[in-house]
Amino acid sequence: MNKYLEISSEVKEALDAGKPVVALESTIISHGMPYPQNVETAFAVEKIVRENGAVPATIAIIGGKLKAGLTAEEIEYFGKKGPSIRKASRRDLAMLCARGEDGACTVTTTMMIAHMAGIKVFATGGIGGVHRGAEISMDISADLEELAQTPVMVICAGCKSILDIGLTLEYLETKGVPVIGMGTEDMPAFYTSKSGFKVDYKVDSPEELASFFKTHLDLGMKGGILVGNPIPDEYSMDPEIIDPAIDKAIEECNKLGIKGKETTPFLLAKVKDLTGGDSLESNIKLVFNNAKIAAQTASKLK
Ligand code: PSU
Ligand code: MN
Repeated sequence: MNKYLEISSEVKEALDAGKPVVALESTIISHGMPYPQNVETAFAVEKIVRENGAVPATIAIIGGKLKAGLTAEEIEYFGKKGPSIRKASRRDLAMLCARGEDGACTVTTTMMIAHMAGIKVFATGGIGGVHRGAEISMDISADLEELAQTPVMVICAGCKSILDIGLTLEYLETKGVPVIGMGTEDMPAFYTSKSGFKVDYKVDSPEELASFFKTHLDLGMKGGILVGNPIPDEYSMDPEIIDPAIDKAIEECNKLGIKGKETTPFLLAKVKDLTGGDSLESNIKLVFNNAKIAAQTASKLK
């Protein structure tokens, strides 16, 4: 095992015993939500994973160590430090380890560390993807390349329309990443259950999802799979409220000349401000829903 990896004793015992484990990311804590809701949500998500029969492994880089499984103090530390922690993508991993620094794990680095630790299922809110206007900016999230090369199942609520959802799905098709809808033919759009774009396959239960993923692994497929789990209707947002907020956030982002890894956190925070916190509530609820399905799927993955 690589010397930078530190698996918590609870997670290690579960993995050794073949018990289900669900990976959770830390950028959603430091950059995706404000304090203290970020910490409350992180604790609640871990609780939901446990209630559904699996062990949670929140993943982060602390003092140059790749951690799978955080203590409550470590989660609190991430939540309080917020965006002052470096958002760590694939390109940052070795430098943070070399310098003994902290890093908040995105979908990309959470997949990498989960795979190093032997964790197969990962729940989050939304993934990064092809940004609107990418034909000029070339802003395409490293999350898509990670899905193409690391065999971890990522359960999310789809892509936010801060992204170009159609182009994101085209990119995933090119890279051979299967996109599965949980109980739906439509790719969910994070705050709403339908994007108008089709997933590759619909499954109707965690059992079916586990059986598909097991076959994917048995075949030695090197990449991951992406699961779009729609936000429950009662928490879904009105497109007439969320769509203009997203358009306005993108307009402002372009006007301010924000680029690179700052783009996604800026857009997430702006959308939250423009919707008066309603989007944060939906965001929290959809993460809970993904954690539940992830734990149930991990439990069936034998
Ligand atoms: N999308 C969300 N919430 C998030 C993120 C994306 O709805 O918190 C975070 C995730 O950590 C994701 C990262 O992996 O942003 C993608 O950033 P970028 O677009 O810079 O690749
Ligand atoms: Mn980017």
